[in-house]
Amino acid sequence: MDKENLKKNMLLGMGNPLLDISAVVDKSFLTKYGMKENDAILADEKHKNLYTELVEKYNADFIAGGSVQNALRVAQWLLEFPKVTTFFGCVGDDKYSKILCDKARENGVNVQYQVNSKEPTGTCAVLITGTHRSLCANLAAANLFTIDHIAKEENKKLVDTAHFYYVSGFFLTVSPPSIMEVAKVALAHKRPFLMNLSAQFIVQFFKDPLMQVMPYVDVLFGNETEAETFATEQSFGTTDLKEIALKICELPKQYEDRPRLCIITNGHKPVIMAHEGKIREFPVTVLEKDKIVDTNSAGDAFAGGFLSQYIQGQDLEICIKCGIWAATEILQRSGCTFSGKASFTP
Ligand code: 26A
Repeated sequence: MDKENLKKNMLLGMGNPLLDISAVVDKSFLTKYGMKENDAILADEKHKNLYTELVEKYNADFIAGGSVQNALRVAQWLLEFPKVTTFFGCVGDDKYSKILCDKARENGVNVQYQVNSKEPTGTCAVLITGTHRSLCANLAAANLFTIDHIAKEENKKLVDTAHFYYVSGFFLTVSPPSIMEVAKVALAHKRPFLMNLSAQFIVQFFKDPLMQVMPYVDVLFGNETEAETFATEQSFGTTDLKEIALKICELPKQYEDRPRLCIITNGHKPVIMAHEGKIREFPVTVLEKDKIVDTNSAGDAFAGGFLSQYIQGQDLEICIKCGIWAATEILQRSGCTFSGKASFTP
């Protein structure tokens, strides 16, 4: 791979740094906590005991998580060159933040956390049933991220000098002003701003801030359920994923000279890409069921793989193929974990 275009801190990501507490459970455990397979939700009162129960009764694993941080770690794995990516998010001052920070730095991410000791570092329960995963995030300190962090001189510089920006829809639950600020910097410099829909509840209950940022979004990622829910919420009048992707591209856009790209992953079915009024489909590697460890972070890995090529100016086809490659790797591991050298060849 030709890496001569890579620069330090060229990709800036913002999101919720979370430590995943992952365990295999049975469906009755999901029911007990009012959760569904393949969902992602925010914890409330009824999930208070979920985390201790997972650790004490289910022998849970602790794995570095947080959607954007996962994507950046995967991108770094593919890029090899350290600190191409920078990450902003808020953590507590505790041992979990140290685990998260060490892991992300070991993978080459330039981690610049805001630290707030009023809350512990956020966690995410990952409940595995068969090949499905259900996520329940207790954001804690992650929820305390403020725009002040971006305004700090050294961080402002990182925002101003990045060439690409990636945020999750999840981060709309925390700091829409920070997202808008970064989106506006991206626009002012005509640099690509990429976003992920992240979860159905974002599309449903954070519709207003989502649609406020949409005109700034150059590349939108989502999976099939998020896309379908988006279409319902926006009264698109179709459930066809290709039509939905095309309609997303046509939503109002600030910088019209760069047509929006919309990428919808669809489980084992081909990835759908809409761009400039056209659809392309990319088959995925269909793994045998017994090869899939869990689907936790597969979507993040897809985004990370895509980003690793996109920031090098690769053709979209290569970007998508790398996304598929990375997702296939992560499906065969527990959570967002990997080791050794990434073996993707364009
Ligand atoms: C605001 N919410 C709900 C979240 C998340 C989240 N990351 C940020 N914000 N809920 C789950 N995750 C992360 O998603 C990854 C899998 O895609 C989990 O930490 C997990 O690593």
